Amino acid sequence: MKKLSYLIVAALLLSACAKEQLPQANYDIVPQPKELTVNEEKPFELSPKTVIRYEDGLQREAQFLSEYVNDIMGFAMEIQEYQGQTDGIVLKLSPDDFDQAEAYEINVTPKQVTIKGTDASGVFYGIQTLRKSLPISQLSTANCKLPTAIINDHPTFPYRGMHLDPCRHFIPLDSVKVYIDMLAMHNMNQFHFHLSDDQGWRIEIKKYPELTEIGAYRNGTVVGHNGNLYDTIRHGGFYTQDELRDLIQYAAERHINIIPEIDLPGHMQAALATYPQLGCTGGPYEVWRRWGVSEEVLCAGNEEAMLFLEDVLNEVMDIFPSPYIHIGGDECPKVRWEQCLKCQAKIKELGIKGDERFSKEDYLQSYVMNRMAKVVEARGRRVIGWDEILEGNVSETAIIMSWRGTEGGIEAARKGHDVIMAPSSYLYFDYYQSEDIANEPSCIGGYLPVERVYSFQPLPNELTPEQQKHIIGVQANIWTEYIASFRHVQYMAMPRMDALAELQWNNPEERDFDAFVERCRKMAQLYDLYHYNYAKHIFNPQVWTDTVAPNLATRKPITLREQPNEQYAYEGSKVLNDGELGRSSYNSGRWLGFWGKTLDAVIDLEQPAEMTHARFRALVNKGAWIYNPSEAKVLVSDDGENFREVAQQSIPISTWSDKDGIFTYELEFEPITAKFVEVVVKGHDLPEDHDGFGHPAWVFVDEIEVW
Ligand code: TNX
Repeated sequence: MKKLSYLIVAALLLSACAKEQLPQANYDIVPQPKELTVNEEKPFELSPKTVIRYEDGLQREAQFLSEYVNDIMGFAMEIQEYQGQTDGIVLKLSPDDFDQAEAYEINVTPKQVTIKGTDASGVFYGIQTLRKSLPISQLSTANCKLPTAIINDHPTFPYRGMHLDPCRHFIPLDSVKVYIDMLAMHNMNQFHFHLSDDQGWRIEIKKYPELTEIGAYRNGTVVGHNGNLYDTIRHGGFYTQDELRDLIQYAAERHINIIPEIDLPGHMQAALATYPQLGCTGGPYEVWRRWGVSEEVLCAGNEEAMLFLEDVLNEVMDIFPSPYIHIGGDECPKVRWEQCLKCQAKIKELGIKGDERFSKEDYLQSYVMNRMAKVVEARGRRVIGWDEILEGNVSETAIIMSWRGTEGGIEAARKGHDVIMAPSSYLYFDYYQSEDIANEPSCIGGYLPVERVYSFQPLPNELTPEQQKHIIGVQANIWTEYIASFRHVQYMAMPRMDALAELQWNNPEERDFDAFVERCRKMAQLYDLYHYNYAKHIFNPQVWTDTVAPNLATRKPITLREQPNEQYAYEGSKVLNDGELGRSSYNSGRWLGFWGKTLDAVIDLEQPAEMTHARFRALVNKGAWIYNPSEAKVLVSDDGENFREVAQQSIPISTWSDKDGIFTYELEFEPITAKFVEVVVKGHDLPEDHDGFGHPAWVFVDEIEVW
């Protein structure tokens, strides 16, 4: 008897302990909710017995919640219609309680959790918040506690998007669905799907079946950064209209609109390969095997080409209910149009004249863009175009996607256009996220760590509050020239898309990077659970040893006889002898960039010193037009006026079979004593097998040392 009561007590104690140790939800998630008040009441206990109760219209939302709980906690919850019960998790629509669209409130009380939304989207975001707050432990299937709290939340920007390019490398439909799941998890509501480009046409068009028979496949791909080697692997794929309709439905359930992009009139070489008569020269063309900007564009003077575009857009609108249709407009070289009789005749016919701002061919592109905008608007939709469409006389109804910095967006907002901010300098997730590029997967270049994404201010100070209202949203882009698998897409996306999600959802004043990183740790557990690939740099910051040993030149007065290019001048000459080394990214502020100019630096050693060596580093990134120097010279002087040469080196140009990277050039000379040292570094011209042939190569130099 005694023994038995001991056992009972022990069992009771155990179960009490087990209760105490129930895992707890934590509302510090990405994006951070706008208002959170946690109170000290007894927490709500979520268990397999908890029922999800939904109001009319929210059944799919209830299913999502049940699926998410199952993913994380390992139990399925029952779903029922709400009939005034006072327990469970209740999903409600309550438009009168909110001022903003997509807003929600979560009220966690000891007995009941209520997720109330102004609309179904709001309820959906409330569900996302709850889902991300749940404790993720691999041991799950246990109950968990939700601290009692009130969360009041709504997005800052109505347009919260991400883009994906399945043209350069095809991305299978199932992976695109996972991408949509990723967007939903980050409270995004727009998916910009880039469906046509030079390297592949990806959308079935019934009226032009050859577009996908021919245009969806290329017979090989350039190796590396546009060198002269190609693989011979046929690459491609496309989405049928049925698949796209299925995808649209999939996204819509997750409150995401899919914006299709047909990039016109440039980036059309895959279409030209299919229908060569639509180009100025008549071809032949191939589905492009290189990256970059093709000069082969649609012939703007050819009525057949215009009708083709109209047909394509109409079919696209038959498939996609999106209120926005993206018609591209970026990077359309005019060399063919300048030489084309039809284009020139069209210019005459339309009475187009060039002016000091834009050429007549620029205005010809405006004619194409505006004509297509009419087709789109005739069906009650709005066009989005890349910021190049401002070059000419674009119609005011067009939404501008500002990618070449924020300048285009600023100009557009001043002119009264709505604007989506997607500047490459902050939001191109095809750029490197670490400087340690030897340990990174292949990449287009650049350097865009999570910190920098997080520092972006979508509302430029240059705009008045009235003009700022035109900034309807923020978007990041993932171009896939160098991203050949979906695992790699995910790696480029996360956690930078966490930073983006906070830019889109939160107010700028609320940003604290360290706190954000902690919230990302929680997100990372969810990524692990879903087997999402993601980058981990922010969780284990790299410590670089990136200073040079002090030498005669370190931090001495230094002057440049020719100035670096404005864009890469940073803090000026002192970058060259501040003791800090540049790494692999040319735009880190640690390199000075010269284009068609000579680096000619004079260092005042402040007193005469004996020396035998000088050295400097230069960066090579051939895809970015950055080559090694052609020549280096060292001169010395006692008075700073009369210099004599002590060493010279000629350097052959790097070829495509040479590696890119950082190279050190060291010049040795007879011992000499002097007070001034001059280092001169000249650049090469781009070679014939480079896309930029005819232009100078860039030279990027850092840290001059003398000893
Ligand atoms: C520019 S962004 C492009 C794309 C490239 C991308 C690479 C834009 C409108 N055009 O065609 O893929 O750079 O970062």
